[in-house]
Amino acid sequence: MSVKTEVRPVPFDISRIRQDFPILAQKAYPGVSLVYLDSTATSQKPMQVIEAMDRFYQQSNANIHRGIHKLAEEATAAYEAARLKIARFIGVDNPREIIFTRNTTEAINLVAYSWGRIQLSTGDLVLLTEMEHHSNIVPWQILAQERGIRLEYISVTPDGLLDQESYIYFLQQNPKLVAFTHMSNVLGTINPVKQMVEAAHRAGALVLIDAAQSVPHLPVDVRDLGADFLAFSGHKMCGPTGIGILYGRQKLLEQMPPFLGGGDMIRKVQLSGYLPNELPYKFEAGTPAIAEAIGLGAAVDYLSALGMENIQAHEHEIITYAIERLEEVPGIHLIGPSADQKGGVASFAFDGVHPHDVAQVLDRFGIAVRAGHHCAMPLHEKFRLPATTRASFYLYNTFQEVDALIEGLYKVKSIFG
Ligand code: 7TS
Repeated sequence: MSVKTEVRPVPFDISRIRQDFPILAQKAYPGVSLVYLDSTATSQKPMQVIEAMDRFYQQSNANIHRGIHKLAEEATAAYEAARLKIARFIGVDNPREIIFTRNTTEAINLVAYSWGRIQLSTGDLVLLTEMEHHSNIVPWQILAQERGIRLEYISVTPDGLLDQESYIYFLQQNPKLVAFTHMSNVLGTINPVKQMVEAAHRAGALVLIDAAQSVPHLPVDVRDLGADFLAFSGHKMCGPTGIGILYGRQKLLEQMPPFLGGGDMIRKVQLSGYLPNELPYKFEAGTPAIAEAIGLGAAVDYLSALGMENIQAHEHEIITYAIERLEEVPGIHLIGPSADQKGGVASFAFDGVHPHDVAQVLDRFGIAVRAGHHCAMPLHEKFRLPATTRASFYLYNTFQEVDALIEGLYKVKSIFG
């Protein structure tokens, strides 16, 4: 099976791009076009990804790393080729540092369970931020309950940025690990990761970056950022669900015990004990999501062909326009920084209308947004909001879709007075 796709830069032609995503041409309801503004939750998938997975199941399906028959060899080669592509995509030379997980959540849990349980003990500080998704809070809270480690949170300013003074203050308390999001899934804030990693390293801390919202939307070079661990999900970057990545420095991964035990993660098993496999297999117990890994490889090809700089530039134009238009609507209160400091996410409160009602009315017009706390309850508490409505944009969204959102919001306003 050929897995090598030539990656060529192509001009950013939005109507051409939309043809790659069959779901976008669907009607939400009879006669009502779909306007998908929920890519922060999960992105849509291009045909190139769907077909790569289809091809695998039709032509090469077999379990990996075990058979010596032709199909098993093809499947293994395709799975490992996907790992290599993903490594290159985030600037990593060594594919042993790329662990397939189910998603960002599992990748962060892997670090908390495996690294955290060995390296942290009572009183050790793990520094998080108030803008984290629950998946970068709860694993550490579980560990805190179990091991008595201390958690502190870098505060968020009223305009939705990380308070760098608060960061410096906590760094003086010698955290063992600093774990923070590259881009907020609610505020859209893009944090100054490189500078924050350097400061953490100077303070002697390791750094885990939650890149769930950055890898899909901007060029991310792990080596340049200097991260020790970095986690992201395939399904938010045009890939399938059920596959995610943990990047970890080889030296750290080698020191860590396995996360899950079972097949594939061992070199030898006797009744008296086991010897773990080498990296990255030590962390990939059991039959992995083979087709999904191959699908993620195809997604990486797709994004690379468009060019991450082009995707970022397109989303910047869209969010700049969206903010400008949202600010025109009476009663809308956006949270988060200005367009220059954020990605394509607009979360807002609407005077007198509950976010669920906003989302429900918009849905009648085919506009898919998310309402709720977006798995960031502490952040909403900080802004004294139980919930927000969130419109999020990706490479396939258009200015016309922003207009449709605004029109929809005026309809919400007329319904709820
Ligand atoms: N971190 C961030 C910053 C996220 O936005 C998300 C998912 C996760 C971690 C967890 O990713 P998962 O693939 O493991 O679930 N964010 C959202 C969202 O904003 N709406 O739905 C999922």
